[in-house]
Amino acid sequence: MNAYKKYLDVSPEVSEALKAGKPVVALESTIISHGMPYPKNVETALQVEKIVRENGAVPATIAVIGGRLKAGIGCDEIDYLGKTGLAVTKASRRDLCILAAQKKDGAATVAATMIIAAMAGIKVFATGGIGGVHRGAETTMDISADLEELAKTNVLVVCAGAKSILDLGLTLEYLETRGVPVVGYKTEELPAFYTRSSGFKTDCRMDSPKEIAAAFYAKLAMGLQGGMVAANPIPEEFAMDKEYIDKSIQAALEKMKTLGITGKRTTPFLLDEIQKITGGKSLESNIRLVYNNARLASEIACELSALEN
Ligand code: PSU
Ligand code: MN
Repeated sequence: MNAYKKYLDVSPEVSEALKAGKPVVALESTIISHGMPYPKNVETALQVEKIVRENGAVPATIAVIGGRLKAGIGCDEIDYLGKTGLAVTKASRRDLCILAAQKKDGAATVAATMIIAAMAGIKVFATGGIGGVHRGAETTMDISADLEELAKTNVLVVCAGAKSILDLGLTLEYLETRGVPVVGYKTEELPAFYTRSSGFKTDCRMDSPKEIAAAFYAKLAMGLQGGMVAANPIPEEFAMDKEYIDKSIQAALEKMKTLGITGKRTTPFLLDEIQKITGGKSLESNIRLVYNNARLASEIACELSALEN
């Protein structure tokens, strides 16, 4: 029984593409509502869809609308999520059943996007940065549900690594424990979102979308449950100065402590605070790296569908 289908709406375009074995790329919506200010968030989301199309794949922006799990929302819904911003529920794994029962809206995090993508049959997903183990997690136990999802849901996530608002070393350790491959695209290091390097090595380096697709194809064929991370460094010309961004992150973390912000508000607060501190410079980098990830994810999706058909 595929009882989940009762809750799922796959858009006609995405559904047709999947049936025909065409490449599809999932896109998350928390990045729209909680990751960037309006109207840049909406412009970016629409541009990302365009980039996916230009690179031969069909975009599927994922969200929860009126309690329905949506794989493929339209411009109006993207605009609504962008405008509503923080007032939309940030929806991760634990929130999906609540939103469905209460027929409410939610912006999907990386974890929730993976879940809905997998239900729809989408295997490749592009975003900016994944959640991870927060600094101080040894006392707060704040570890993003994104990491658990990567351990159990079969979706490949293309990202620019993770922000150093997180403990990147512990994030890699956690992913190793949970059996999640982390591949660096044309790099040996885990990128740190705004910067190309973090000082932490990935498991391996791959230099082509084809190689990454082949690895994920093999993982699926072997029945090794869970996703994979393809870490794609921000293009050099858009990367930020490491010292400057590190100082800004430090200031944001201190303000968070002073205000006593915890739990699911942590990540959105830090994202917003960093944008304020850097006067929007970090926003431009953020947008550029998402475009770059959309391109790579589309190329991987094309290679994967070639292997499957
Ligand atoms: N990191 C970013 N931008 C984002 C997020 C994380 O650089 O927009 C969002 C993603 O939706 C991610 C979520 O899945 O925050 C993680 O939240 P938490 O740390 O509460 O698990
Ligand atoms: Mn958390």
